[in-house]
Amino acid sequence: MKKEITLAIIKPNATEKKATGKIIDMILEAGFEIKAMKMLHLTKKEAEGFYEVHKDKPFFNDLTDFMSSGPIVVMALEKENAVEDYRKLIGATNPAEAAEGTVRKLFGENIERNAVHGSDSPENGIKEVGYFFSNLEFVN
Ligand code: IDP
Ligand code: MG
Repeated sequence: MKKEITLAIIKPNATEKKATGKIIDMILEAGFEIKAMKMLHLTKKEAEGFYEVHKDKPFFNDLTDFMSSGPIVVMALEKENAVEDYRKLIGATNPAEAAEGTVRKLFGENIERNAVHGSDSPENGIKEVGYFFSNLEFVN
């Protein structure tokens, strides 16, 4: 199967509770290769740009406030079937509905503060990675 790229974000509620290392470990243990990684604190505008597809949703304003409220860690992850496998590793959007042992079950607080982001398709994986990383920031 062909290798895919997906974007992972460790969200502000997870960096705040010092779960960054544990989440990165789960990602590596699951067989993902980290091709690019950095920590940053988004402005409200940068968070709005990233979540543009959700701009008409009722939760858009709260979500972008949350995502710009503290440091995040963004990663470009590579693996066969990366998009689907990473979404399996993190669990359902709502931590209350996420399977046992998933990242969101372990570290999410509610449907908004759900610890991590994952791309929803290979096309969006490439697009979202491009929002955060330039070619120079990739390891080969
Ligand atoms: P996903 O992150 O599992 O792909 P999306 O539907 O793409 O879920 O939503 C993006 C993010 O918006 C979620 O990860 C979560 O932080 C937030 N979100 C989604 N649905 C709700 C909601 O109903 N209320 C508040 N926040 C939400
Ligand atoms: Mg999504």
